[in-house]
Amino acid sequence: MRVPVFLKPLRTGRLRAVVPFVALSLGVFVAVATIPMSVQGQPQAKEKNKQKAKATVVHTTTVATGLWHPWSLAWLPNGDMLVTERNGKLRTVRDGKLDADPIAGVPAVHSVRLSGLMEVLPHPNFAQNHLVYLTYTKDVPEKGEGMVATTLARGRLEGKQLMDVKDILICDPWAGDGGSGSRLAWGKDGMLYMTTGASNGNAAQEGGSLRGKILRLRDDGTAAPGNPFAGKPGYKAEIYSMGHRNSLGLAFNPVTGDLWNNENGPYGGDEINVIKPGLNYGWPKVSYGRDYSGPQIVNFAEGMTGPIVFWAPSIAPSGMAFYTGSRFPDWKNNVLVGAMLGGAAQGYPHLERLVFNEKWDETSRQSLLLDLKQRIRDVRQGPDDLVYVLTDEENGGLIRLEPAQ
Ligand SMILES: [Ca+2]
Repeated sequence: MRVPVFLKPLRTGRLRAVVPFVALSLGVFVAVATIPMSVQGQPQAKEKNKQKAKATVVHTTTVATGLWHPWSLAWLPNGDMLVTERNGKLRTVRDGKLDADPIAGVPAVHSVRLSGLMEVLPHPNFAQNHLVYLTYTKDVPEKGEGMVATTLARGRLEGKQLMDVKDILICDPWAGDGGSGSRLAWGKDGMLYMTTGASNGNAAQEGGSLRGKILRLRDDGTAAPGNPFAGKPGYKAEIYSMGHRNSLGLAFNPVTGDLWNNENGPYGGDEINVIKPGLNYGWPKVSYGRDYSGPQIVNFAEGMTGPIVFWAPSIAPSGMAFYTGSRFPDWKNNVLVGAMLGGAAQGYPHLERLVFNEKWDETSRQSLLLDLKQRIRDVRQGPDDLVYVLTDEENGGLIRLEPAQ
């Protein structure tokens, strides 16, 4: 299959004319350089058109506390919420209260640094089949000391027990404890889309590796029909797109139907990408960030697709949701992104609201929940059209956002 090749140039409206580039090193902010955007061939005139989003005042309610580094939340058809904790616990919030008993039957996870239990997502037909999907970091000692693999598991939730739990996709193993987040999203095509990370090394560019990719799968974890690299020698049939670093957010645009991801850059260069089948999103060849060793990475290469939004300095984006509800009318089709770092401009981790025009050019941003001073790991719109976030802390919380009266 012919792979479309183009690079979508970034538009100036998304760039600051001169970005003070700030690196986070051992907990100390050190200004290391400035990046004149003219280097990237960007005219600077549109900057004045960029506005701050009309500020929305929100009221927050803490639904639950005492969650250990919660990672993902999802609703069941009966209104119960499922919440993962990174140390391998799957919790239930029922009638607004955290159930003291975790759900039994979750596979053993490698929970070190950023690794562990990540996403939880029910099957679209959960009411009939009770299937729940989890992504997690799996120890695979048979592949060598310290080896782990990003893994997709599926089980049947019966009461407080996951039954018939099976690993239905195990990515190629690697050694390490972080930088391999994995989110899930169901497409309207009935297929399961899964992100896999590859922060270090070249795996994101290798067709024979499932790492650093977005995969498109049937609900049993096998490669979906019609995938772009199916039958191409040296490429895994599960691959939908490649060249991703560490995707911590994944959501379908409710208007265009496009799949969007966000991913963490190295120093700077966090991205939102519009995902199309067969495209290469550049990592580690192309990034708006800076390598940990210092040098700027090139931000343009033939055949690689650039982001629709990027952040430099980093905000460490995590969970991402399009708001489609009625309770925040000003937020219609806005994108909400959990930020786990403050970046230089914001100062603290926060919830970022991105506003786009009808052409999906970003027009403004608002930083929410700055007062919390907690890392926002996930953000979702609830069935009640309110917004829920998880804070990535040892005593993490589930927090509900409502419009202030
Ligand atoms: Ca990229």
